[in-house]
Amino acid sequence: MLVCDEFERGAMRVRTNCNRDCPDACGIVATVEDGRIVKIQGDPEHPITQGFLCYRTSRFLSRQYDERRLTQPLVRRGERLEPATWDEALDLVASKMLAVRDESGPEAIFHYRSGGSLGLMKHVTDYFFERFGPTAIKSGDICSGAGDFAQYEDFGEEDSSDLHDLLNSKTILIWGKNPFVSNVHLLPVLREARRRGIRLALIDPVRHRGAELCDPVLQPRPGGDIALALALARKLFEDGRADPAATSYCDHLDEFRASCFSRTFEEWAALADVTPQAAAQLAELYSDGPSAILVGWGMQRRKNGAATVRVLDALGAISGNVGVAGGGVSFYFKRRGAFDTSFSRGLDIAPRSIPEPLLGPGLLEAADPPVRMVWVTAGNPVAMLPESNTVERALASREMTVVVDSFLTDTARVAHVVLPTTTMLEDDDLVGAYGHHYLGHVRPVVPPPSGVKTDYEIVRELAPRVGLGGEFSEDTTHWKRRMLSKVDDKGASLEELQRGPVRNPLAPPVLFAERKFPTASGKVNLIREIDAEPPRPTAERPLLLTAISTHKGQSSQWAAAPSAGPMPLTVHPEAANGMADGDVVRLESEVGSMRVILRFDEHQRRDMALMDKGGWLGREQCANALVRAKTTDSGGGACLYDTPVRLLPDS
Ligand SMILES: Nc1nc2c(c(=O)[nH]1)N[C@H]1C(S)=C(S)[C@@H](COP(=O)(O)OP(=O)(O)OC[C@H]3O[C@@H](n4cnc5c(=O)[nH]c(N)nc54)[C@H](O)[C@@H]3O)O[C@H]1N2
Ligand SMILES: Nc1nc2c(c(=O)[nH]1)N[C@H]1C(S)=C(S)[C@@H](COP(=O)(O)OP(=O)(O)OC[C@H]3O[C@@H](n4cnc5c(=O)[nH]c(N)nc54)[C@H](O)[C@@H]3O)O[C@H]1N2
Ligand code: SF4
Ligand SMILES: [Mo]
Repeated sequence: MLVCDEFERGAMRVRTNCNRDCPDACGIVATVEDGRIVKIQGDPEHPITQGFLCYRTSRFLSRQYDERRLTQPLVRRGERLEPATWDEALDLVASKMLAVRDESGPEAIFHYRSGGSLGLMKHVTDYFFERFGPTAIKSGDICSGAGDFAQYEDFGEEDSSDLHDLLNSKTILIWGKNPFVSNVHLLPVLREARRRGIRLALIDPVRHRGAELCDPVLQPRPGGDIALALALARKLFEDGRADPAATSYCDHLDEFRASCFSRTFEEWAALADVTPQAAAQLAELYSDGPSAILVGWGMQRRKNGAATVRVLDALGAISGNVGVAGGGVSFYFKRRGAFDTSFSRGLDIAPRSIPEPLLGPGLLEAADPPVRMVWVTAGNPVAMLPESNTVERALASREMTVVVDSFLTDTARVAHVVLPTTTMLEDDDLVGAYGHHYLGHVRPVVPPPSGVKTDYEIVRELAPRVGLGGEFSEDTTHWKRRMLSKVDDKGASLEELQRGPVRNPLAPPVLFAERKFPTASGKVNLIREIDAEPPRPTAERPLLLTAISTHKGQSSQWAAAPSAGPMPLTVHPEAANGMADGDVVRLESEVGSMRVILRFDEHQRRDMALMDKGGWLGREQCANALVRAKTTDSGGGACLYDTPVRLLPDS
């Protein structure tokens, strides 16, 4: 195996790529001494990484060498999970898979995969379950389902222009995004943009550090984005600043225009809870283009999530900002675009699916046949999916739940079989990025501890036990080459990727430059019917619980063990119901309650309660124990931030 070796005073430096669920997909340079990784740094030669890593991954070695890492399979015997050999564990799992398929059909087995690693090899695990079944899988997506739906619906495609094309903009709207926390390698581009005099505006109901880079900063009502975007669009139409050519590349222009004019500018601003002056100033900036909209992921995790992104798509289109350098409505970079994963057909052939946000109740309700067995790959659904207690109950009550992870997470804790797996510094894989167009190669910097296997090794060893020897006897290199078959003659072969990051040769520098869209009509499909009503708290529960990313962790994977005790909850002082900063209080929704420690911040809105996402249920730190399982308007996203809550004295 080729390793990018450079020897420097006895140490070996190895180049790999971060595979975490993050837009940045950084290049990493690891320093290895005597078989142990002693340092990891950002690859200085990677055009996006630029030599630095984020807070959470710069501290990854404490995770890598954490003594709580799992290094042998565990099998449940009564109340306890006890160590077992791989043969024992895999034989047990294989015989259950065969029995359930025989007795109830493959739809009684559910394979749940999430984003613990974004490595492309994880599609081969999906494929294994398809060849065995196909088994039941999730539909929709907890993270980006609503926005994905919106962009495909409007443009027939979901991608972005090159990241550095932002430097061709005159104005950039950062619409609901926190680059200091969740997209840190966007910061050098934004800073360069500012240096060049490009104007940056922030639209986010939460006040965060991103405001440092932006002027103006608007803090609309949560979910008020549709109203604000319609105010802007109305203003452009009124002032004659919409693109006169828009009819040639947009369908339903009249209907969209009529929606904009269904309320006055002032009414839209009021619904968004911003002043008409602020909305007018934003419209003015935006219409002085080319203007880019960077669409964050948070706002599409609300009830009108798909409509929100669709209205932003429409604003981009009618203003003439789609298909031009410096323009665009960027929600996602098509991270799998370079790869051929067509072997895995997903929902097209699945006999049954459950929308991801409804996994807990969905597993419990499924009947004829019931779901008898669940396999979890690279996810911690008990902590990260809504109604955590229901998810926990659903998994614990299956005949067998198998969890592949490297730690005893909330999910692994309730499993019947836990299989220990590699970290990103031990895995062998390929990645694309959802925040830029570079592809990367993930190589094992060190071998895993003995007793630990990659996801692929696990299915490889399981395959012959369930009658699927053939294809899964191939090695990882075979699969990587297969997935690179669309680009290996275009400068992105496996060997080229092993040498360093390569730009996806299939990605256009400016998206939709021909103004031809892969929709049915070839035009942008502007949204027609719009429900602009934002999610509202209730008189009884006046705050919307919004648990969002923190620099301290990657979802439920914390950079350092979080301190014990109640989670901090940030509210405006006037929203605290007479309680004081630092008080330990009870936070309650219709679904559940937990103790939290109050933190006051007068820069936040009075209708929001802010918490870090990723707290563990077993430590009573999990926001999802309070979040109602509900799907978004379209796309099977989750209404993660719409749950009304109130503060009560801790009795
Ligand atoms: N440090 C860190 N980085 C991460 C992650 C992490 O857990 N920790 N998670 C990763 C994952 S899974 C993903 S999907 C990506 C993206 O991760 P996300 O957490 O989705 O990233 P952002 O979109 O930057 O952040 C969400 C933003 O949406 C805003 N928001 C919430 N509601 C609304 C609303 O109604 N309107 C508007 N306009 N804004 C709203 C929040 O205030 C916040 O600024 O990043 C990844 N990066
Ligand atoms: N309330 C609330 N809930 C949220 C969010 C929110 O903002 N608020 N954010 C949502 C979003 S955007 C997302 S993407 C989801 C994230 O939800 P998950 O994807 O479930 O998030 P993680 O906690 O990162 O769990 C990933 C697990 O995979 C394991 N892992 C890492 N690498 C590998 C590997 O190679 N193989 C295997 N088998 N396991 C591996 C890790 O140890 C970790 O336990 O959560 C969602 N949930
Ligand atoms: S988590 Fe994101 S920012 Fe951090 S090292 Fe990985 S790709 Fe880079
Ligand atoms: Mo996500």
